[in-house]
Amino acid sequence: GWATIRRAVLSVSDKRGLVELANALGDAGVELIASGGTRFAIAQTGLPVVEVAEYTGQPEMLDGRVKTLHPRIHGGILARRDVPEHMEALSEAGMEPIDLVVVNLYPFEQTIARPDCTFEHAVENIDIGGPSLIRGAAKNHDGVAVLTDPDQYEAFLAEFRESGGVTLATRKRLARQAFALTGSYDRAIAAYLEKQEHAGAAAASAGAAEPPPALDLRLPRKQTLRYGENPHQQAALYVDPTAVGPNLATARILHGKELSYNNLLDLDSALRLVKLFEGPAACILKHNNPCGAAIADDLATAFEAAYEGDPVSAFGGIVGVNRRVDRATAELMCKPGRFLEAILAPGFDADALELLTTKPTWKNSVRLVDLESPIGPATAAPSGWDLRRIEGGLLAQGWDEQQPDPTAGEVKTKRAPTPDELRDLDFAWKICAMVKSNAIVVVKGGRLLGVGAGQMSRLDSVRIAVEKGGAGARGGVLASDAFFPFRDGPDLAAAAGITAIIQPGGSKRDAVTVAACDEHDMAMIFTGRRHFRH
Ligand code: 93A
Repeated sequence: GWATIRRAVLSVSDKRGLVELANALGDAGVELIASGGTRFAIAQTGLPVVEVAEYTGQPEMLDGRVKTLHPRIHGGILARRDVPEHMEALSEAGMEPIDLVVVNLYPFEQTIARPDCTFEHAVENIDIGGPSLIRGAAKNHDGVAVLTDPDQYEAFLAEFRESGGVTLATRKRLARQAFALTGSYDRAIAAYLEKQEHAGAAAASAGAAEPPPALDLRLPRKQTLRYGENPHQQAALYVDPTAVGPNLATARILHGKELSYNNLLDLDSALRLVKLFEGPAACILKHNNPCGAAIADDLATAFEAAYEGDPVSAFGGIVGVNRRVDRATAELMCKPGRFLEAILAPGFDADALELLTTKPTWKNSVRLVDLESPIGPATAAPSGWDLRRIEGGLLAQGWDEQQPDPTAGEVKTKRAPTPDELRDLDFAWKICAMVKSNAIVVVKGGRLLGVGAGQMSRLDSVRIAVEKGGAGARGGVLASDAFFPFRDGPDLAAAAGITAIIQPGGSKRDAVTVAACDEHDMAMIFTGRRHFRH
């Protein structure tokens, strides 16, 4: 049943929601014990709170490596409430039970995602005390509750305010979530260390010059597929055991027919596209090219904008999103006249899932792929090498990774992009890298409006992209995956009302192209990095 909470240990890196939580606990008479920074944040509000060091009598040591690792803390967490000998041992040692643990960990993944992160810095950001607190409390969930994420506080407090504790069912759920978290935390560390070990892979991710080594490809076959790109081609899916981030080979299929070879290819591109964005993003793919993509303040708006960018192409498309699919988004996905082949997401809300799996006109056919893990710029990069077969051999290359900030490139024109243009240029550039070459994309207001893909002449791609964009392209921006060999591309863009362009630069006629933009009062940025996709 309910276990009353009398004493809580708090040690959090992410201090969101901390003050509200501590206030509610303190007001209810819970004794608060917190590590240095956490204690400081709570004490600023005037709430009584004891520092861990004071509680244990052991000051922090080894530059903070030992903060909460003390028997008085861990004894209080681990003692079984239902075993009298445990409770006696506690009191004989002068210790008290601790009923609630609130911890969130050093942000290891965010730390290693930073371009300036050194190996030493990464190692220092491996949290030891935090997981120990979390795992201890989760193991002893029979008597202890554990919170590991500010998003859990609200539901916890609702229960706590009613009863002064939380139910066993809640404690069990929190324990399960806690172990899932420490598990993925350690996996991220292992993946990082593995990358460091394999100099080749590490160098590739840093864009350095280590070439791929001799390869030994003994990959387990996960499953045979119904067929390949076409029905007369046999096919199978293999799993890369070194992969760490959420991926298609291990994702959970919640609903619908088995994924096909083409589904897997498109879904993989959709995943790689939406994980480039921090905020809510949605994209729709057809034949491995995005035909719709958008960013917005919420997922439903982003999806709607992505679909409406080119509703004719979007019909039967493969959708990727970087937020849990909620009911509002699911309703838009199911709008009359719309049909989607597959949807990939970091999760689906129950009411969204119900709607998507019961839409009668879809005849239960939509494939729903649950990555069961958040995705974003901090998600682990693809593992190993990007491989492709040619007759008699195989090609290997590093993954075509994006720069952290594409728009940090050089402004070449007299006019610099406005902040709105800059935001669209950043968006356009990220999308463009996922389009088959020659790739041109037109974007406005965080929405993809036109794509020119897979043309043998860049000018044809520009023509197609601005034509697709139509009148909506006026005031929009354009991205090109490689340099413009002549001024004709930018001239055509200007005629369509495009006001800013992003491209790698590097043509011997760059000066002519820039001068053309100046003539049209367009802004142009060079990124210095090409993104061919063949
Ligand atoms: O360096 S640690 O692994 N050693 C510890 O004993 C320890 N105890 C808690 N890091 C430790 N923590 C972590 O400190 C927590 O997981 C949390 O992320 C952070 C909170 O520190 P502060 O309260 O000083 O801001």
